[in-house]
Amino acid sequence: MPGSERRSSDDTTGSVADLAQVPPELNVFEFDLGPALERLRGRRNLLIYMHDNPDPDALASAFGLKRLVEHALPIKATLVLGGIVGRAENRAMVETLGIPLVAADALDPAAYDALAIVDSQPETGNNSLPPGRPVDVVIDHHPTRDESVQVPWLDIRPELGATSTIMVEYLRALNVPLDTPLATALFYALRAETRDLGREATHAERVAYLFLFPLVDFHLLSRISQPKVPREHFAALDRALRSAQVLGDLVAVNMGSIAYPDLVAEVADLLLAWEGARFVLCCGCYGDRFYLSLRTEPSESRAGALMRQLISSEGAAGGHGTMAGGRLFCPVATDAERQATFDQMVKRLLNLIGRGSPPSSPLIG
Ligand SMILES: [Mn+2]
Repeated sequence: MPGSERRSSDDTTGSVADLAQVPPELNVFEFDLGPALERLRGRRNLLIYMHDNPDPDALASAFGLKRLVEHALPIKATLVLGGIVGRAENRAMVETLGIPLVAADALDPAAYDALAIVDSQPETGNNSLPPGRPVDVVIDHHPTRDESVQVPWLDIRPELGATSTIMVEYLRALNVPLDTPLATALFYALRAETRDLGREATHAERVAYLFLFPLVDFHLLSRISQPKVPREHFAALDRALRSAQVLGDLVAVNMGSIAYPDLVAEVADLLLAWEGARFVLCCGCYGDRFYLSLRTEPSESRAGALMRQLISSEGAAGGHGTMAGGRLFCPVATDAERQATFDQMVKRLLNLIGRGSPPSSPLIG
């Protein structure tokens, strides 16, 4: 039934109270939550990891998992931040909703007896899971990796548009009371991850969305989705737009030095709006770390595979259908090195998508 349009004409009718009564159909109870939780019984404290520079889907899923396990078991969960929350919307989400994050380098994993990761998986290279420790919980919607199959609580559903959808189903299955911050976090995550249910969203996302709707504080939501930003934000956008190059239906941007890693994803999202773009590749360096972000039109829904081929063994890559990200392992320090690396990545991508070497022109002017 995932992907079914059966209810679509009915879903928008009725009162808000009716919407909250959407029956727990679809994937709810598809995963056997009881035995999974029982495997954590007897543990005292759980670390919940996300990818290092977490997006709303990762943040909301981790926030939800903390609520779930602390509701069901005598366990204390801690959300671990491996990198930084950079994007203004994401920072507003964390601050406005009070999502409790602890920096990875401020805690000792040896003092915790259980490990979880959401919206990512072991050995992806984009998270700070302590090496050599078995992971107890993996909940994700990216393609399953070989390293994950041993995990006792393993729930990976690549067919879904968001990890938060799985978390909503868990919370509903156990009748965990949802307060406003958690409901608003999960709702914002569904919106952000699927671009208002328009990108890779399934019926399961729509059901979760309707369930959360009456519980959301829309004033808080507005403060998250329309955040105030510093002047530097516009300076970065100005530089990005001026350096955007058009190569056929690819827009490629070398942002140079960036204030936070998420900026490459933010600009890639922005530029995909251009009517001539089917692919957008945006690159930038946070310190000497070279980050890449790729976006594609839904008709070219292979961004994850393209990013893995583009980076191959030279870095960490992740993503799915129309969005993917990556980072190179080798430090890239100078402007000249950044330009050379960028040129190489653009050339490789053009080859991968069979475009040869089209003429390059600036997007603006
Ligand atoms: Mn996700």
